[in-house]
Amino acid sequence: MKSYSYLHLGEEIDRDAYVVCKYRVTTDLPIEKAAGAIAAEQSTGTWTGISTLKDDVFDRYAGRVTAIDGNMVTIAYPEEDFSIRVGAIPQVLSIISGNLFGLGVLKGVRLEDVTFPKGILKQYKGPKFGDAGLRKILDRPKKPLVGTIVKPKIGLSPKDTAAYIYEAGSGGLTNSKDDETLVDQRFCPIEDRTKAVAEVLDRLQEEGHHMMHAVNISTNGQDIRELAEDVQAWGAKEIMIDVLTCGFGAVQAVAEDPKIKVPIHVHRTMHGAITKDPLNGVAMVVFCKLVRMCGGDALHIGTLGVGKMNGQVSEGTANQRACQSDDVPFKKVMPVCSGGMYPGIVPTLVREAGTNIQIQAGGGVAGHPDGVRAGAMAMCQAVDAACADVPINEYAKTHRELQQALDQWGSV
Ligand code: CAP
Ligand code: MG
Repeated sequence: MKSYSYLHLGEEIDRDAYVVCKYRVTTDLPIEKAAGAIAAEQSTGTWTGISTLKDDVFDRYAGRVTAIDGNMVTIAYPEEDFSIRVGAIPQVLSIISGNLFGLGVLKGVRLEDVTFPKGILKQYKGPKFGDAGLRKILDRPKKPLVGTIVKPKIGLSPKDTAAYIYEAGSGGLTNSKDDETLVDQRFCPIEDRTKAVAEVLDRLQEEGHHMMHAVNISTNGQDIRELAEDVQAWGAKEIMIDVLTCGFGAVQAVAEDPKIKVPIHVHRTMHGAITKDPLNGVAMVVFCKLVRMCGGDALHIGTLGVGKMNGQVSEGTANQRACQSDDVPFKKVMPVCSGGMYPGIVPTLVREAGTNIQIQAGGGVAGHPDGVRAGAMAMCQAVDAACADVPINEYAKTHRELQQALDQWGSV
């Protein structure tokens, strides 16, 4: 049986003809062998030589290990290996992050990054609105968007949810959203909630304040487009999809539905199971790129080393770049920093991430000693202080709600 080598170390490859992946590999095998095993498993090979693999198939479709740098392995997969129109992201993921995770010879493997050739990118549409579109709707050209997640996560009635949002908007917040575990429970039916929220958003609009609320439509594949159309008809100004539990195809289906004319806020619940281990899994930056291709308008990217969720500054910065870079032909995704946010964190976050972000606080708004409106005001005051480059403690001297928040939670 002819044996084939997947190693092409040092070979220049045409980035417009290959999907290029970077993997961090932990193994007891010589790294070249492990890299070859990945390229084989994910393209034309298997654990043994096979009589059915011929030169022409191998030459055309085999993955190529083009670089090994320490434990970082670069593998280029020919564009023709991918089935984009029918197959789409599920098929892409089955190549770039599929069986390889189960290979017994690998102690760990992490897909750290991916780049796609133009021929694949052009088959995607990207966001309909993107960061600029969101800013336009909200009439907020420069400062960070400031949002909340209605808390408690579950249990509020439609009326109480709407009342929370009215208070948050009256306090100056530009955004709010359902939490990821709320969809259509008995205590808060989605139709009643969406209608009640639409009413208070209209009231805020009449009072001169623009605000949007993302209604969580995460559900089964066969129902999600219809639900998106329903909530839009009930008055939703934004919709939310949990991308990892629903699938990238769900985001793409809703985003590419011509009847849907509202932005999509993309939550990433469950991502920690896949992204948290530094030696195994898939880096969030890969998911950022896929969400952008599929048409998400805003996406959770982490909180750059502050807040309650795991995540380093470098990781958040890489996610932000993937949402915003100019090297793909799509509108830019609004990066959302959420998870354990409160006013005293805002200056550090803005220093790290800049102002083209959406900052979101659930507990950091609803936990304010004077309630939701004061919590919203404190968050907005913190953002204003950061944008004006005034030290937050200084700004708080003349802004009572912010001072109360600093007294309660401190600053970093
Ligand atoms: C934040 C949040 C979000 C997390 C998810 C929560 O609430 O609603 O789901 O931000 O993390 O339930 O934790 P708090 P990530 O503001 O009360 O923490 O954005 O990293 O995916
Ligand atoms: Mg949440």
